[in-house]
Amino acid sequence: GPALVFILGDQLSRGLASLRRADPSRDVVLMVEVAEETTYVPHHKKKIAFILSAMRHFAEALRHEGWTVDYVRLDDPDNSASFTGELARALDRHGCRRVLLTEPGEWRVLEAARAWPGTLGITLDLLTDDRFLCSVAEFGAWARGRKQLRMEYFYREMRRKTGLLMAGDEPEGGQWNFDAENRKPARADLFMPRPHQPEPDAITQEVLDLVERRFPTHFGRLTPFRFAVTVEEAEAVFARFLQVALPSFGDYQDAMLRGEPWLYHSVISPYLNVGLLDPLSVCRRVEAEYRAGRVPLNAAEGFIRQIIGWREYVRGIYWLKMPEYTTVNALEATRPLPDFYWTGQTDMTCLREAIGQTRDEAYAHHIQRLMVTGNFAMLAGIDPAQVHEWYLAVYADAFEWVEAPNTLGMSQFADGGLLGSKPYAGGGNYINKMSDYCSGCRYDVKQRRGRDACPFNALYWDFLARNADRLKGNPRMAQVYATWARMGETEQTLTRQQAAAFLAGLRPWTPQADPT
Ligand code: FAD
Ligand code: DLZ
Ligand code: SF4
Repeated sequence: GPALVFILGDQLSRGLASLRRADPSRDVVLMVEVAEETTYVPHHKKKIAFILSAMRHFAEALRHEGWTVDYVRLDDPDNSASFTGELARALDRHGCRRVLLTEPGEWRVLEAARAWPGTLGITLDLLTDDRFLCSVAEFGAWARGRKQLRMEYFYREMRRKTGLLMAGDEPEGGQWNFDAENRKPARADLFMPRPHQPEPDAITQEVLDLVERRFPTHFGRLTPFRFAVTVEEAEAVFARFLQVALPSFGDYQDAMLRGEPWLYHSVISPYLNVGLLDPLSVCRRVEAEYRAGRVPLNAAEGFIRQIIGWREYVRGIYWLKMPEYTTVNALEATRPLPDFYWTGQTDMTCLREAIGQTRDEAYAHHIQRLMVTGNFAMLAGIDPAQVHEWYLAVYADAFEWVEAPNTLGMSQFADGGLLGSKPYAGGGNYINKMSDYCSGCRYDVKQRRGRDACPFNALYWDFLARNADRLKGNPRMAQVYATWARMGETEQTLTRQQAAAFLAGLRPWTPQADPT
């Protein structure tokens, strides 16, 4: 009989391994919208709408190509609400006993899939997801026997493997990494490029109505909705980025400005992660821009490193360390997540801006996630499990394989230094240098103590003092601990009291409260 090709919501690629293995004249594609996936964390409304609309458009595209697609909608009255339940129903409908599945992106789903042969009596062909450059097995082999895992060395392997920005055996420009040129603050009066923003069509409109009806209490603003939901639209977003923003991508990668969510970022992570854009093709296009002399090397290299370096690297770490990875808590942080992560209501301008645009756009760029919301949570000693759940819920690009290592490893140091060699901790100074937030803030970034002192300052020193046993031995932390020691006991005590008073004033978020 026919095989069932089960395609998940982040597998929307025409060249998907399971599709390549199947025969459109015989086999049936199955796609399902299920409550289990829409609610395993309280996803942002825009994220749910993006994924469901992209799924519906993908199903249409496959039908156009001649596939038979069985598509189950969320509001189908017989919907059993889970991947397993919907697969079981579909097997009966089509009389199938063989399922083709490209390996899922999340451990949770892979575990469920591994049980199917036993519980459903099927043959399951689990195929490697070759949309990634580095397979899980290949990363495991690379990691084996290394005392320390570092992205930079992995990245060089990926450059050699793909030939991207190589001059023979050497890196283009004589260096692997040009980050030293990439840390410029942006100016508020620059004319900012805008990402291309497609208009919703009838399919998207129907999904928007569904999301508003089904998830009225979920976080986030649903409209205006301007995500790309097809390959063609995602290509248009990327093409605009190449033309208007890529040349300055490197220079302003770490900059933050009030009212400017996108700056010179590509805003393509949702499309890469659900499969509408292909990571390697994207990098080849960026390399071509450099070779054509239209963008500088620091921009092209910096962009390509994020994708063939960081993106592949964090995925490797995820599969290497799951299932333990999502429960790590190396700094033993236990404070509940403050309410303003969901309400956006705080006097701290940096956090209000980052969280406000997250609520509106389901997007924040890397430095906002790392040095504003992430940094604050780590300094304040927030329970990493709660931080992890927040990031997984609020960003349109959030899937656990990429979100968890970034959150728990890079931003919270909860893995004890597996992903990054030292905590990304910073006081108000860092934020002030890279943004215009502080000039519009009721707090004074220059003060450490007193009513108007920027909370990041005392929290920063309190974090270091609290974790001295764990971090002091790190050679990369020697200098800050020396500064702390020079402060003297009285100033140290007063600084820690300042931090304690601030922390005591944080209100935990209670799930009963309506997150608007
Ligand atoms: P650009 O700045 O234009 O970068 C280009 C591309 O590089 C991105 O689209 C993305 O695919 C890739 N990239 C850049 N940095 C990283 C990184 N650190 N890890 C993996 N890929 C990277 N990214 C996600 O895709 N999903 C997440 O759930 C996610 N959670 C994060 C949580 C925290 C706490 C932090 C610090 C970072 C997280 N990131 C995540 C990484 C990064 O912030 C986003 O990929 C990026 O902001 C997406 O915006 P962009 O497409 O405009 O990126
Ligand atoms: C994130 C998500 C959401 C919100 N809804 C669905 C859905 O209804 N159907 C589906 O197939 N996938 C959805 N997804 C994406 C899945 O959560 C994702 O494919 C798995 O977690 C594996 O990475
Ligand atoms: Fe954030 Fe402190 Fe600057 Fe205010 S002064 S924006 S709280 S870093």
